[in-house]
Amino acid sequence: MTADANWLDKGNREVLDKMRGEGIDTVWDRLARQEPQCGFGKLGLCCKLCNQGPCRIDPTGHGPQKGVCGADADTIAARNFIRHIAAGSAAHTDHARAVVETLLDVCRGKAGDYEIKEPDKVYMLADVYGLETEGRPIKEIAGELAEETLAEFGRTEGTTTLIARAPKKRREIWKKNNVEPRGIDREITACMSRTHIGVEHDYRELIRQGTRTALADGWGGSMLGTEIQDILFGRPVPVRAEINLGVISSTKVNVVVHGHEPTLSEMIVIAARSPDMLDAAKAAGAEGIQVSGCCCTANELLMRHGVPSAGTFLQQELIIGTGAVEAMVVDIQCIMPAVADTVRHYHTKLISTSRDAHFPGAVHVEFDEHRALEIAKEIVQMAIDNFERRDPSKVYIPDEKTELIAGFSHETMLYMLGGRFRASYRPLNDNIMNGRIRGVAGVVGCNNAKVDGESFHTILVKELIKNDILCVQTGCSAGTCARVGLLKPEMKEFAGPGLREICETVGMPPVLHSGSCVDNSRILIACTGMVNEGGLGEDISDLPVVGLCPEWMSEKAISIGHYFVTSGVYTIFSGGGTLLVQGAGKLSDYLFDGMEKEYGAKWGFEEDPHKVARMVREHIESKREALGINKAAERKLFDMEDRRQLVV
Ligand code: BF8
Repeated sequence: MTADANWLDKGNREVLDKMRGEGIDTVWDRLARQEPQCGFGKLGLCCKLCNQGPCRIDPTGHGPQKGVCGADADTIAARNFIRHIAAGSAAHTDHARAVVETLLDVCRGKAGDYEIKEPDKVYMLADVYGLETEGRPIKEIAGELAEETLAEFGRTEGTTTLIARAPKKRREIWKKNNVEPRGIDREITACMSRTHIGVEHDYRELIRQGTRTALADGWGGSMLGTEIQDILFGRPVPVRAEINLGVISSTKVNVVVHGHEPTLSEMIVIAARSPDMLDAAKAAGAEGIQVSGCCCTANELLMRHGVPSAGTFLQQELIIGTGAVEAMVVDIQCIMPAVADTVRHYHTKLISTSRDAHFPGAVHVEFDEHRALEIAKEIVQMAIDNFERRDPSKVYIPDEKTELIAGFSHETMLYMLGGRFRASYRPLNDNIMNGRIRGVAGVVGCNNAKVDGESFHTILVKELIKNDILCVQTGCSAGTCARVGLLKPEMKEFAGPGLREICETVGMPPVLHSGSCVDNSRILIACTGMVNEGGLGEDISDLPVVGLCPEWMSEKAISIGHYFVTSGVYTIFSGGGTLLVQGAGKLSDYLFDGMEKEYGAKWGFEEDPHKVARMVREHIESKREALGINKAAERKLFDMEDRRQLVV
């Protein structure tokens, strides 16, 4: 099967056709050349962990059932699966480490271009870490907090501190299953060492190690990344912005920031708005400087500054293909190496900036937070200097761009739903209990070139909101739905009557953009907030909530999926035809069924978005039934007595 970009809108399609006319390869062409892809790999049945292999297990049962070392299908697939978790967790947590180090430098006076923008959050985290705050200057507290959080990564004793934020019952479940994460790096290393040939062979023990590693991501690295970024760059609040290739300017210098870490891109925004840079752009014949984003760096800037997003993962080559990008500035994660080939056909400079990510053919300007604004200006100046090399005969910028509202952090959700004087999850819980909102779906995930036809994300989200299920989105899933307009308040017209009523009252869209992929930790905090508010059970697994990851692609998605499941959220993946475990019978049975007994939640996989929507509805209704809130919906606010009776 070759998808051939059928999900693209007209403008993106036109740019793709133009690129093909110019003899440029894209992700869809390369996918076509890879077909047919390895059937053993798709089922998780290929092992290349030692040089007696590569080995394959025959899924028909007629060929080999053991690798050369004797590993069976379940051992092989479980090892592969938790190595994905380790890589995904490492990606998120290394991102977080860099942000924590920046906070430490800020507090030590070594990164003067940044400041502490959210003292409240410093106090909140200081409380979780048991730090003294009375009478101390904020930078001193934040400095100690940075040291403490930095210690999380290599912690040699005890557990990751932030798991204390989870509901009590969930922490007991983790303790009982012996999966409380120790130091973040410790768990990632254990994942790698236990999957080496000849170490751990019990698929359930392998998954247990994967669980610790994923929890160290969700309740450790990712959560730290989110919270410390809020401290440094500000807590997102609802903001109007635009998305799609049409945000690229025909008259301004275009700088596209792509990747995940906002540390440099925050400075690029400041640099691009500074009078000296604007003067330089005008002197170069441009009308100004247009910064836009791609992937999760886009989400970070979108949420905090309303900076437009030029596109999501699958659009990165098309963004360059407009022929109007002076510089694509990349940091880490989800940047296809192909972009280094694409820029060769245009005047675009690909500027790599991370000491961890190099692209042969790119210009490398290594970022250093001690000289953050200076480096940002250097990069913007490179883009300005490149403006005169733009070739008008190669430029095609489609009109398409769509408005969206982003910036629904967990704190903003409280404010939106509860109002200034009643900032709590009470109204959300009440509206779930009275049935206006049936439940909540966290819809996250990537784009995958293998997915054909209309985007899985958009079909699914439309069907969910129609059924009064509030959708909270992150990552490329949010971007994909934003592109078709689902993140506009006007979309309430497509919501069911209950959800529409709330959207009208509160003035919010039925689909909430909560940020980048590290911000999935915001969904964990929101779920915990709903539990703590009362009336919807005692644990996350009691909530009428699901996790969905359509079009999954990256290893980070597997780590996210696994920390969702083991935090008590039934999580359904889709896209690309596989979760890369389905060839291993016992392992699949455990992930898709057996885990529920231990964690109150399990994995799901389904390729038909309409079926996924049905599975979501059934799950949410069964949770409502168990909570005793599925009686005919009464239109009233529940008082304390009602709530006490409803607690299971
Ligand atoms: O971290 S959604 S394609 S950009 S992995 Fe990558 Fe997937 Fe996009 Fe953000 Ni998340």
